Amino acid sequence: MVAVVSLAGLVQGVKVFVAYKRNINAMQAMQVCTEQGGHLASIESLAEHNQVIAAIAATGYPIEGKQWLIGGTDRGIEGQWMWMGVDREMKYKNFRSGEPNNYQDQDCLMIIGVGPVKQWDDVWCDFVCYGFVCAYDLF
Ligand SMILES: [Ca+2]
Ligand SMILES: [Ca+2]
Repeated sequence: MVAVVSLAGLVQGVKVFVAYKRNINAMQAMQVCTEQGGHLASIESLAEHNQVIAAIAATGYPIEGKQWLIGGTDRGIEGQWMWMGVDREMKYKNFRSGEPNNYQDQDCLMIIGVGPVKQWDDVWCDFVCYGFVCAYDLF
């Protein structure tokens, strides 16, 4: 497991993003993040999105064509996206064109790189992804 830390200074506090290369699904990733005192990453601004991309890049593992889990879900009400862990409605969004498509009931969220575009796509909650990103709220 590789961990790389990047800092995002925000109005509401400091959030640390840590990316992990590990083949697990969203629920397992959420459990790992929680056990470590964090949660599967919530992304609430473009600045945070870029911090998460940087945390993934810094692991040395690729983002191109790879599924990196973050903590969004629309499991409760289809199409109504929340950040699990912080239990907040998703306001900032950065989905790829054509996503989220809820293909065969996709209710969890990943970042994936397609060429120069690194954006979000909904994915099955039990799908084994390539890695995941935890967030730790420092204060
Ligand atoms: Ca869905
Ligand atoms: Ca999708």
